[in-house]
Amino acid sequence: MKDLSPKSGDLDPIETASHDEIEALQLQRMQWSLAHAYNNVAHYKASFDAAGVHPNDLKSLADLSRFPFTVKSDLRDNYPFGLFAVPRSEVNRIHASSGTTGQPTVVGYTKADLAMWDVVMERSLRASGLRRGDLLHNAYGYGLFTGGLGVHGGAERMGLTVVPISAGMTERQVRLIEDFQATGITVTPSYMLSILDEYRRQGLDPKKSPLQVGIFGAEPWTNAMREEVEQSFDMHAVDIYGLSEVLGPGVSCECVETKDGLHIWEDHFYPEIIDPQTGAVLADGELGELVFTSLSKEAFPIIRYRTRDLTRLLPGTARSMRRMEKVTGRSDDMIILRGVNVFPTQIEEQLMKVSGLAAHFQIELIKKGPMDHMIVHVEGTAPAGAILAGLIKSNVGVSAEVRAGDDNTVARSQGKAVRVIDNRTSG
Ligand code: DLL
Repeated sequence: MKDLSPKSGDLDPIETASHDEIEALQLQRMQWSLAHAYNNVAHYKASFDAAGVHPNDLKSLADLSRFPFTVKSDLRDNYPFGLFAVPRSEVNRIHASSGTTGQPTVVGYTKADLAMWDVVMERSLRASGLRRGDLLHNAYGYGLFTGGLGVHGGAERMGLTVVPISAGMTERQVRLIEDFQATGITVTPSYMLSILDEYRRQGLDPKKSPLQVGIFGAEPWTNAMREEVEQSFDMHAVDIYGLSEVLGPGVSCECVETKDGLHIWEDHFYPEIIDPQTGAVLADGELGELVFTSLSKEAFPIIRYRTRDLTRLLPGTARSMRRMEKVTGRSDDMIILRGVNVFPTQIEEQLMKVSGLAAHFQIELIKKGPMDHMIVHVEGTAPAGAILAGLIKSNVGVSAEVRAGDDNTVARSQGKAVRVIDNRTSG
């Protein structure tokens, strides 16, 4: 793999600023953001008033814990534009969730917000090792989903040659990576596996692909998966995180020289980790639910948003800003099987240890009599499937039935993989 470490002088000054400098900026911006939300969004005025707090009460960063949380249903209840803090005519772009499980959630950006997005996205692309002049194959979906356009803006700002291919048509993905000699790819990790399959199907050696780095996110993935992709393509794989409610891609990103968790661009997004049960703020290093407060957004300020993503905060390494550990999973995706909590990433970790099984998997939950039963669908031989069942039992602590089928029997995603199918009511 090529050494893609940044040269000194490549970084924004804030990326190497001292803690004191970062915290001073955060406090000043947080005071602005709370006041902006309170003065311009009825929901925040009502929720702060109900909690008996006022933006003027924020004298230190720790005072943020006195302010109420924002949750997904607040976005739904204010559909479509009720949480905007500027007139709709000042909103330059809208993104929205697909809304397959209810009312879509809508977010907006002013021109200044889009410019800020480009800045943090450029920082993320640079952290991943890309440089001006590289060619980026952007296979995140373009549209209401923030992945495609979010990456696009930062990539153009940086001076990359962007190929806005979006997701899908896997055969064409491979052809254009090769024909255009893409050095970087942005895509979900699960769709990258489909691209890997397609390389092999076409009889091409993925190791000979022009790709030097992949920037993977929008869904949880493990370090074991990183190794699989890095070895298969002889490329670097780094993790990028974000969510529409807070921004989209570019809230945090790993650095290629360390690959030790994602640096949060804390000058724009203030992180907290809370106990998901009590809501109490936990110390750095403790595992809990990630909460974000935007510090500079105009159109859609968001205060103490509960992401439901589970992780911990760690000190800075390659950059001064704090890191978040790779996300274990969303609390929504946690399976409770006979009292044991299981995340799909734990299954992925075991799967990657078994040679003879492809990296694709899907978990199905059914009822067997009164008991919950977990089936892990994979592709490969029955003996390899039995090895996986043993590993799950000993390392995750649950009994799972592993069904090893032929190639292409596990559903493929072109974006976020659906890891869990819950058939417990119908089974
Ligand atoms: O998925 C934004 C994004 C696009 C991030 C492209 C990275 C790359 P949403 O569709 O709003 O936004 O989904 C956000 O996806 O709360 C996490 O549960 C999950 N997620 C995003 N990135 C990661 C990651 C985009 N790197 C939700 N690791 C978040 C684990 C991730 N989960």
